[in-house]
Amino acid sequence: MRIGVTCYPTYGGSGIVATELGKELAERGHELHFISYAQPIRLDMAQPRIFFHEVSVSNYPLFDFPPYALALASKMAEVAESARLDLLHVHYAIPHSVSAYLAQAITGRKLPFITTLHGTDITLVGADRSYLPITRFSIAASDGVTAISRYLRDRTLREFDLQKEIDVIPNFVNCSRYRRRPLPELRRRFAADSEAVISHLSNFRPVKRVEDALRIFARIAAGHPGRLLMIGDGPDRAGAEHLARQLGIGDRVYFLGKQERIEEYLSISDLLLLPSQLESFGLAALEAMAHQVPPIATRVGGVPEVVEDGVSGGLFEVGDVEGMAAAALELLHSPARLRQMGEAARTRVEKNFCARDIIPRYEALYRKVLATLA
Ligand code: GMT
Repeated sequence: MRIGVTCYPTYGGSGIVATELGKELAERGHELHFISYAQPIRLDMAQPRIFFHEVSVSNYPLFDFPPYALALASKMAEVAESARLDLLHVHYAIPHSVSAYLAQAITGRKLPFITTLHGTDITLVGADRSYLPITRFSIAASDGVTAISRYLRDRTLREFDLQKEIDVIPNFVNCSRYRRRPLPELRRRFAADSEAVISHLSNFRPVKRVEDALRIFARIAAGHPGRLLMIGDGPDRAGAEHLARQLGIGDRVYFLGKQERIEEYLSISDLLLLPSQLESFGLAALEAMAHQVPPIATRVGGVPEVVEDGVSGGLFEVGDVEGMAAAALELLHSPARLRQMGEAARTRVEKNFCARDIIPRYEALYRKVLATLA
């Protein structure tokens, strides 16, 4: 199939999932055309059957707000014709599915579009009164809709009062690439052999509660030697760096910024802290689990669909810094239990979230949608 893909190309779960999906599909012989304002971070242009089409937005002085959604729609229609696309797959409803709807109308031919909902497009943006009608409309108009968790599907149907079939296709990892590897030299760059390596991985937005991650680590560090790797970047980073110094753990916390090879950092980690206010899925938890790193996370949104409490990680109420720190310490003081939990996490990923099992579900949906138009 020839598939047009649109996502937010910057760091963020939805863009990562869209890119990884595209790469997996290309490996399976499909032709993938990414259409966006920038090349997605993890896209490898050397990979066969992967193409990128940049959307440039005109900055005419009359436009106080550059009309990206329209430029995107035009580009989608243009690429649909030049590359003879079979369908469009957009990640994140706003504004991508609206642009896809317009592109469909512009081409005047059967150009189905599939919308994958990732979370904040529904829980924050879509539910905003100013976007609600158009979000609802574009979901209803999609030829296929997927959500990354049952939680997100149910919330979407409820909040938008929709009668629409939404397929739950969970996020995934490439299980051969995402696996723990011994990297002693990298580990020693951050920690002594006696120290634990704890990681936090996010885009440092308020919803991630990065300050909780630091407070949890401060409590852990009082009971067990360790280092914290803060991986990612975003609006709350400067405040977090300040708080780390205030908490007296500044010398034990590394702010690494955005990293492309997170496989390496997860391979040297013992635990992941994910104290988010909300996660419709929690891709960071899944990526950690693939590396045998149990997540200490919050029991929110779709996270319980990923992490089994007490088996492959620990789940706590939002803000329960004490509980999360105590659970982490208990595991660090019991290496056998920590190893067992890490292995259970990996097994859970292998059974439920490997690309080899998830990608065919997207292919089946594409075929189903195309068949209904035939
Ligand atoms: O969480 C973010 O800030 C980024 C956001 C996005 O749209 O990129 O992540 C959402 O999609 C990810 C990939 O499907 C999920 O793993 C995250 O849980 C979800 N974030 C929220 O629901 C807050």
